[in-house]
Amino acid sequence: MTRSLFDESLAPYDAPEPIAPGAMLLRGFALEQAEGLIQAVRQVIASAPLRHLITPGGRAMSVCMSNCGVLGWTSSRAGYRYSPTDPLTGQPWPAMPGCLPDLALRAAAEAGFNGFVPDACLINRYAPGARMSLHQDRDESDLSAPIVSVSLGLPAVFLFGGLRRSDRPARWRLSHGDVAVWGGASRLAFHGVAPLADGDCPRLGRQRINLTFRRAG
Ligand code: MD3
Ligand code: FE
Repeated sequence: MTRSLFDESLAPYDAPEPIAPGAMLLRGFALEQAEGLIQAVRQVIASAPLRHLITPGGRAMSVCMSNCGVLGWTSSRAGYRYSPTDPLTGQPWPAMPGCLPDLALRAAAEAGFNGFVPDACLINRYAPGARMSLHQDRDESDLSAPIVSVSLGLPAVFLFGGLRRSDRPARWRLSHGDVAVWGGASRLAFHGVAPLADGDCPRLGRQRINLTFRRAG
């Protein structure tokens, strides 16, 4: 049977939606891979457990985090940094299961960033009420590479501001299977996540998991 243009409408994913210069939302892009991604996360956190990091100001973050890849993002009283080892275990972070960089590469290309090979994947786990206050991601050495983020589980309200902390953020709902790519003029935009509303999703229950892929080293 010949595929027609209209067969595309059967796919759960449609077309990238520009949300700001350099930033694209790929709604449903990860839906078909979601099961494999969830299994990959389970495998990673079995050896590098999710934990509440401490901010340089001394407070526990409400989001639990872990990492896979050559480098992992961590925070402590001493500051933020990328580290090749997990401070909790002293071991290297688990390697990225193949499906992760695969998805990140395809999503980045779809948004116009070819050849994206992430060396870090931060895993954020939100329970109801957990949030992330407005911040910039600027600990990566290569700011010309985009960041790719994948949302799984409960939906969240993502806050996307400008280049100044005081710029009023726009609000975007990110749902299970949505992927966003942040590069170019948006790479240093302030962003955050509103407190997670309680809910129960079929696959992950009362939580949201976000994966962010970066070129950190
Ligand atoms: C916009 N995570 O881990 S992902 C983070 O949903 C982080 O867990 C949020 O912000 C989360 O640092 C948001 C979307 C995202 C990630 C990086 C960005 C948006 C971005 C970098 C620049 C601009
Ligand atoms: Fe961020």
